[in-house]
Amino acid sequence: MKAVTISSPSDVDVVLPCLNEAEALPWVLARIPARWRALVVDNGSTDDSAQIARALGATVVHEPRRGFGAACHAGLTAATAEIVCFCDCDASLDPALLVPFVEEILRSEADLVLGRRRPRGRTAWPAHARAGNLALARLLRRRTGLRLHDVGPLRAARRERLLGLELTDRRSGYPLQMVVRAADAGWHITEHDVPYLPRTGASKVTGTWRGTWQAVRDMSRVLQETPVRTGSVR
Ligand SMILES: Nc1nc2c(ncn2[C@@H]2O[C@H](COP(=O)(O)OP(=O)(O)OP(=O)(O)O)[C@@H](O)[C@H]2O)c(=O)[nH]1
Ligand SMILES: [Mg+2]
Repeated sequence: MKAVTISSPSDVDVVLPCLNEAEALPWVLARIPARWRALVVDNGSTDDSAQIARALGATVVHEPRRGFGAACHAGLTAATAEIVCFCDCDASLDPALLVPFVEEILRSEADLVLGRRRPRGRTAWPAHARAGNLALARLLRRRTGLRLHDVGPLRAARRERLLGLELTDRRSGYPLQMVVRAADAGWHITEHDVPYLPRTGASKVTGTWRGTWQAVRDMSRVLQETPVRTGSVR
């Protein structure tokens, strides 16, 4: 195994999409690995998320357009590091888990590394969301041949290659579109188990019917897309 050193502060940016996560931010930001940059994308929060994030040393990016994908993409375009990671900002996932993901990318053993969520505690992942995600993984396998078990939010890849995917979804389909387009472009994609904790603060997607329904619609649309040539094949 090649040794990897993460030398400069700009080597890794962690994009943290954030909509009213004042309660979760201290836990999340305390776990960003040393010398990495936290990019908190404030998606029109009405609580003190932006001020708290700034006070805790994060770089705050404002994205007024609502949507998980809009927030993630604003973070990706604001990033400058060689490697970009994504992590939810609700304290359901520990950003420190990204360290081995980044090392895998730097060793060129993978082009996109994904976290497979393993729930800790009965409230971490409602049954309908778990079942929906499994069904999604099966559809993804049929569409791309990839044997993934989850399309989770914890992930790492090289910034320029991510930009090259030219992702267009700005809502719940964004993480799925990233995987589908990366697979179509011939990327090597790996998946590792990560503990999934009960989120801090009020649920917005999986805990609500509206959020779940919108996510299913966005993802179905992505799976129906015809393959796009992005020129990203290695
Ligand atoms: N739902 C939603 N989340 C957003 C948006 N913009 C940013 N986010 C953030 O994206 C992350 C993931 O959203 P969550 O609401 O946790 O979605 P989820 O994990 O599928 O479902 P719950 O945790 O049950 O709400 C969180 O850090 C949100 O604060 C948005 O427009 N909608
Ligand atoms: Mg969540």
